[in-house]
Amino acid sequence: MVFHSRIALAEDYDLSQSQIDEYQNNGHILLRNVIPESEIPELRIAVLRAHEALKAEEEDFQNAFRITQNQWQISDVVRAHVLSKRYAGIAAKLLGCRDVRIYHDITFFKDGLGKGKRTPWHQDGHYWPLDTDKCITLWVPLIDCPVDMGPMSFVSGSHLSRHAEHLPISDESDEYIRNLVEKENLSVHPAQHMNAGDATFHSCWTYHAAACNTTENTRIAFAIAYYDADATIPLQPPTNERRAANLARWFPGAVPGGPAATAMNPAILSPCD
Ligand SMILES: O=C(O)CCC(=O)C(=O)O
Repeated sequence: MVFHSRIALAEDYDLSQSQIDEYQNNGHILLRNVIPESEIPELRIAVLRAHEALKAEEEDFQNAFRITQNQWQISDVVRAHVLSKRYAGIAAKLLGCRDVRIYHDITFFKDGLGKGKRTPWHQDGHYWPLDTDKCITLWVPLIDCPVDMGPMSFVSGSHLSRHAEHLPISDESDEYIRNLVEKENLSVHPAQHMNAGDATFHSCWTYHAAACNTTENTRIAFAIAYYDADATIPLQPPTNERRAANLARWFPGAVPGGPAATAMNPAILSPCD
């Protein structure tokens, strides 16, 4: 396997204690210039190419976004980013763990001219098959993403709740969470303009959604999902079919109660783990 060494990707991101506190209190944070500017054009081209190469596996989620996954396994450029210590260092500090492993990477292409519909409110935890809450997603647009292109909104503090755990992303999860927000007067943090390379990080339990893309361009967003490197596979069988499918797909050969650490889940900060 070829590992690119790009100096900018090994450079630490300067994360303050107040940013770590903000993430831990709210369950989400927007950080500027996470992807070094010099690296964005090459990554954007690589992600678009890899998406085309994986086109047969593309899934369209309710016309909200189109995904392909684990580009890091087919593209050297994407791999250099997904395995970068810079991003993993942020994820580990926000989660408060010594290291993180890769769950998967994923594209979130939302088509322009209103074809890319709203992303319903949902909680990713419905899908994650792990015995830890220390799960986090870095989400980054690879072109500038104004508010009318559909960057994400979050419900601050919802990472402490499990109320929508039973619901996959759907109109039902959307309505359920909207009702919770209204009834419990929860704090919605509205979407903010993001420049290419700015990134949001959200917990797998944070309620999140995105608006329809009414601009002329496709929202080319890419995400990397990480979890605590010391996490284990639950002893109990998965409690829904999506967790079961994800367990089989992203942790091949892992055993209940054992480490969540297959060849598909490299630890990033201490790669010999
Ligand atoms: O890109 C979107 O609209 C949704 C992304 C999302 O749900 C996620 O990153 O967990």
